Amino acid sequence: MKENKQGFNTKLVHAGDYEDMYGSAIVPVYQASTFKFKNAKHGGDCFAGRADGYIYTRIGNPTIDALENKLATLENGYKGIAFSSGMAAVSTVYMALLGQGLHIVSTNAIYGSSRAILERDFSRFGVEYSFVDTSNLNAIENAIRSNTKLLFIETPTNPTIEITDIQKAAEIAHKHNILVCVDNTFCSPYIQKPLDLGADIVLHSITKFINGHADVVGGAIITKDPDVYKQLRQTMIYLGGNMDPHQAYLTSRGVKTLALRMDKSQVSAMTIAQYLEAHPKIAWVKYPGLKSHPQHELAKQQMNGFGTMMSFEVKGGIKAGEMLMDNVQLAVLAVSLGGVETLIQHPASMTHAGLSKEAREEAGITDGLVRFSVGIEECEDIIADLDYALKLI
Ligand code: LCS
Repeated sequence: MKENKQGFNTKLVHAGDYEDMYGSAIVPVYQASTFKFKNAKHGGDCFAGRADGYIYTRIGNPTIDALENKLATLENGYKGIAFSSGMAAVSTVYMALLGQGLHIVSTNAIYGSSRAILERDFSRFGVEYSFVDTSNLNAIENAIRSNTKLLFIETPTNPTIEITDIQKAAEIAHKHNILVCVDNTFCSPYIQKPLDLGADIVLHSITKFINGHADVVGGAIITKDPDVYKQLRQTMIYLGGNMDPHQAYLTSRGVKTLALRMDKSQVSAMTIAQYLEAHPKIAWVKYPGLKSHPQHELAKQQMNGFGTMMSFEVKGGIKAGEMLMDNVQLAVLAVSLGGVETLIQHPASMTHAGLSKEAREEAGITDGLVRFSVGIEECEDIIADLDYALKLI
């Protein structure tokens, strides 16, 4: 059966795999930094692109290739590039597509470091930026300038769970010849396929759902267009944010159960969001599956399910939130998200501490906001844990 006709779980298990010289049933770890040429001519031909063959792991490696091909298949893209971290992927996209006097429009509530590196570092090289609420399409249109080259969207946002209409945002950007990159970390390709909705590049911190087991830091981008791919690949090779073969091997193993993990966690997330929303000690809950979410209808259209991420505020603000975080026993108090284990954290003092208070407030990251990533434990155990901690407040 042709790979693109296969179901998602089949692709998760098999896409990108190839048989090695020993008939290994899974792609093994080629933990080699460099590869032998057959002779001097072959070496020259490999560098010139006239012959196939691996050269050096920063440029390409069989274990990393297998993962890149799997991710490209899962996102319905042309080709993928794997990175040492999600931030290596983000900075490679910025480095490849922006430059002195060029401008990026970006979601205001993106992951803290994706924003801070523009404000702190890329600004020193003359890159201009506008952070806007991209869930408001007029705000995107109004922010576009004649020198805008990239629209960078995160949806749902980390941690405010705001949703941007990818299709409509891409239509606006393309009218102005602007490339669109969507950070799909919060969804994974099981829940959302930005390239199908018109984006040009999709980006992941694979540290999260794609690997799913809190044992790898990694990133990826997948493009639709061969020329954009070539440009990004070359910048990755020069910048050196490549993934390591062992990271790729672990990720190829972790991703096989993505849909199974997501199915279990999403059902629990809905029940937990409803439990929290009805709880007298909770001020508000933001979860795309709740009717109270302002973009619930858009989430139904654009996403295949509502994901496993939510944010909420305990009545009594940050002090009450701290008591909750200190008293849960099952949920792990740690940053990151999208793993098999339930995680709880406080963005204002942790993941988004790199932003100024004004930038956080403008993006809706209140001091009392608690972020919750639902794992695959039994739902009733997660609720019992929250219930116990909330009773102590
Ligand atoms: N994009 C999003 C949406 C993220 O949430 C993160 C990391 C990144 C990119 C960067 O990926 P990394 O380099 O860490 O693989 N988010 C984190 C978080 O919310 N807690 O810890 C890291």
